Amino acid sequence: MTSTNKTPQQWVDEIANLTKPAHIHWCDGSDQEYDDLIQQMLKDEVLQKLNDATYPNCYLHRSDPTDVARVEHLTFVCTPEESAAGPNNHWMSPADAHGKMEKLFEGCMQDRTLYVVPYCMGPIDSPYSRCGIEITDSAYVAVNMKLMTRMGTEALNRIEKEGTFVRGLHSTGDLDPDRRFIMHYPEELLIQSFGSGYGGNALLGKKCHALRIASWQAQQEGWLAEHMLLLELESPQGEKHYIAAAFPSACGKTNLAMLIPPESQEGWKIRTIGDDIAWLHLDETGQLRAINPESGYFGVVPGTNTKTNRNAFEMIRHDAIYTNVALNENNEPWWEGKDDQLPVTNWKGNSCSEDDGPAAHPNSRFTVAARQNPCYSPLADDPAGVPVSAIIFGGRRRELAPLVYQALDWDHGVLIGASVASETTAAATGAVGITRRDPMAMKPFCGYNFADYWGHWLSFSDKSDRLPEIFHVNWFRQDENGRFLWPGFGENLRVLRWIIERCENRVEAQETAIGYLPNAADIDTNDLDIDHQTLESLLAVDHDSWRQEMKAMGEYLKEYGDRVPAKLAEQHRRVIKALG
Ligand code: GTP
Ligand code: SPV
Ligand code: MN
Repeated sequence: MTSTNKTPQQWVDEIANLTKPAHIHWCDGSDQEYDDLIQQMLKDEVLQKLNDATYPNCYLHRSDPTDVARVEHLTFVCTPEESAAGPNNHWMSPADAHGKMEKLFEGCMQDRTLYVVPYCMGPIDSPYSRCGIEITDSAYVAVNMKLMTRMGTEALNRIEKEGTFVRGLHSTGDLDPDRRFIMHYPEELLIQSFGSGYGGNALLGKKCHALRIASWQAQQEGWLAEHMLLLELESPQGEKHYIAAAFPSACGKTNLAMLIPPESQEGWKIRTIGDDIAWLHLDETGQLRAINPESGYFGVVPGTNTKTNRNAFEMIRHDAIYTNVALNENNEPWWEGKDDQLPVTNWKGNSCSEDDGPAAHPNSRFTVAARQNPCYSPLADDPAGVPVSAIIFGGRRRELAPLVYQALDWDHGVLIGASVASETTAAATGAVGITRRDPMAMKPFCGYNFADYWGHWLSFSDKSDRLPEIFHVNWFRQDENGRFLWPGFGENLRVLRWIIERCENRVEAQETAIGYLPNAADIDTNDLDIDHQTLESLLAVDHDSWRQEMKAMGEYLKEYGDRVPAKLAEQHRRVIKALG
């Protein structure tokens, strides 16, 4: 299973020989095929139809209760040298991983259908796009891949022309958490996933291919594969800017990408290019251009309502697959934060009166095609991508990090990205609310050693003198009672406006030890219920706390030893010195 230049047919034959499926189905990606798979899953009770009058063509899938999120501790990068994977990844030698997985896959598809799912990450005619084939025994995976990628015949045609593709082998196995592994072999362009049917573990085009494998390819080829949303911001004067933003899982990417400007921000418009992943390339003029490799969203459901995100709320009223939400008495999906009626059946299928805890799983998700988004930008299909003006990093931090600040330059911006820390969320199994380092929001997704990854980021300042400006935001500062200091959601537009003004050199800022901070008067608070003191504290830099933060960052960098790029260490020393 090691050669990377097999034809699709050869590879499918080899895998069929190993897994012994009862049937083989090559997906063509047609609507008819989607409908047929849905009908079959309804019959097999893998899906349940929701109220067709109020939620037409919407379905509920309940995943196994032990299989509801990404499993970082069971996710491995398998490079010949352990050091290539780095302290940021779990590592297994390719020989050990192959041995282990071959045993698991042996005969695992008896009595099942093997689906061959060819897909293209990115517009089908873009030079920046890359293709893959996922072999899976899950019809749920096949229909999700149809909604989230350019899946089917066109992708297969491109694969046959190019002669190369990323191979992803997936089986739900018996869903035993002790027999669950997500393996990545970057040098073989190969992914193997066994024992999970959920999200990032099973939809291999997404995190496994478009981030872990692609980040490794990007380093080799001089581009970037990032956990970033992409949005278009249009001013009342019709000026357009494109912004890429990296926040860790469940920290606000989908919501920012679909932002609805509040009434006070008349004339401003936001359109979505992407909500989770961006691939960025320098063009011949030195401009960084980005595409969204996906064509659909796998988004967090809880918290979605007409006030937080009306676009998303409307987007998921039809033709959506829901995973692990609750149901109300009208057979409609229900989740925490959806303020109508009450749930009667929870995400496990139990009666809410008999089973405590949240009715919808905190990591319950919707899958929809991006075109259903009311603020979808057709530029998401542009093979040339969009020119990026600003890159934003951010995290979920109740303390310390100000609402917004700007890096002094690109190299300083790389330090800011590398220093991102955030509270863990329900998107991965394990404790929630623990602050951990999540550099560039890529901790679970970088397919190689972070030290080399930071070096790769730093190399861009030698390649172009017109790189985007870099910023850091934090929507999640809290007061002593645990209330958010900043209203967030649509009001985040006010911060994006300052960011664009800075990119255009139209507004002054205060140079501090950690970067440029806004003068409070330059954040538009018109119509906002926020007092001056709160805004000041959102924009304050507390030197004592920041000295501690930089010390902790120094400890973190030590884990990467001599491999840490000199330029990054130098930026770190410079900030410490500036803090005094
Ligand atoms: P992944 O799909 O896991 O990568 O998540 P994401 O980064 O796209 O996060 P998403 O936009 O789905 O938001 C996750 C959670 O954060 C939801 O429960 C939102 O309601 C909440 N959230 C998003 N934006 C804001 C904000 O500006 N302020 C506050 N307080 N909460 C927010
Ligand atoms: C994330 O966890 O960042 C997600 C969901 O976008 S998953 O597809 O499960 O990775
Ligand atoms: Mn994500």
